Amino acid sequence: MQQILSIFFNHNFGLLLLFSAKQQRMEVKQVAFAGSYPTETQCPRDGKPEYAFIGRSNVGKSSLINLLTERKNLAHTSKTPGKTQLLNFFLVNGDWYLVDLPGYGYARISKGKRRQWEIMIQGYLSKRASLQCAFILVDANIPPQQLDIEFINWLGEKQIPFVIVFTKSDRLKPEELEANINQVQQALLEHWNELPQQFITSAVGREGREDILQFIDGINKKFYETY
Ligand SMILES: Nc1nc2c(ncn2[C@@H]2O[C@H](COP(=O)(O)OP(=O)(O)O)[C@@H](O)[C@H]2O)c(=O)[nH]1
Ligand SMILES: [Mg+2]
Repeated sequence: MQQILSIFFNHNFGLLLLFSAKQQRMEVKQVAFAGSYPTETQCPRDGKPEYAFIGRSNVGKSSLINLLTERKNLAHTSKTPGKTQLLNFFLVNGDWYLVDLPGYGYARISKGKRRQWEIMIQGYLSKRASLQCAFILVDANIPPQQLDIEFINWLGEKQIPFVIVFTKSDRLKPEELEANINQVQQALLEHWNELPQQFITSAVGREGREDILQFIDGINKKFYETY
């Protein structure tokens, strides 16, 4: 009996180890500001894997970046939209770049400035070889916005790898959240056969943090294996 029990326990322990190895989390141990750049050609050229975050202004981008990095004010959370107009690079764990991109869609902006934004963002996203994935933030509280859908369609056409991150999920009841997400999905399915991967997040409830970090970690592991 004792032998059977000990086999049982050993066996289980092995499983537990296996399980915890699989579930191992990426910890954000170190974040360093690497610089702000006006164009892709000026961005770091060390080839480290890169993840860009973008969305309409006020979507909750700074809050999400602060949540992911567990830094209170890494990306300046601001109530005045449209402040940052550069490609902001942060090196995480010395391994990968988190890139905070200036948002789109704020009203008080000149045509010239908007064009400048387009050139910078489109240049960066379409030329950047080390970009592994763009995270497109979409406010889960509101119906699909034309600008978001247009931007996502553009990424699809350019074949830039991206995922969608729904933000501020804490402000909604589960059924409202589902309805809004459904609407966005339907809008995308008008143009595409497949939906991109999606994450549901809340900077208030900390939802989605682990999933996004695990997703990044998975890509990083493959990236460093092949190099
Ligand atoms: N309830 C709630 N509010 C949020 C969340 N994320 C951001 N906000 C609020 O939304 C506003 C804009 O957030 P911010 O991160 O500055 O957006 P950004 O302009 O995209 O960088 C701020 O007032 C935040 O406090 C969230 O997950 N839940
Ligand atoms: Mg911001």
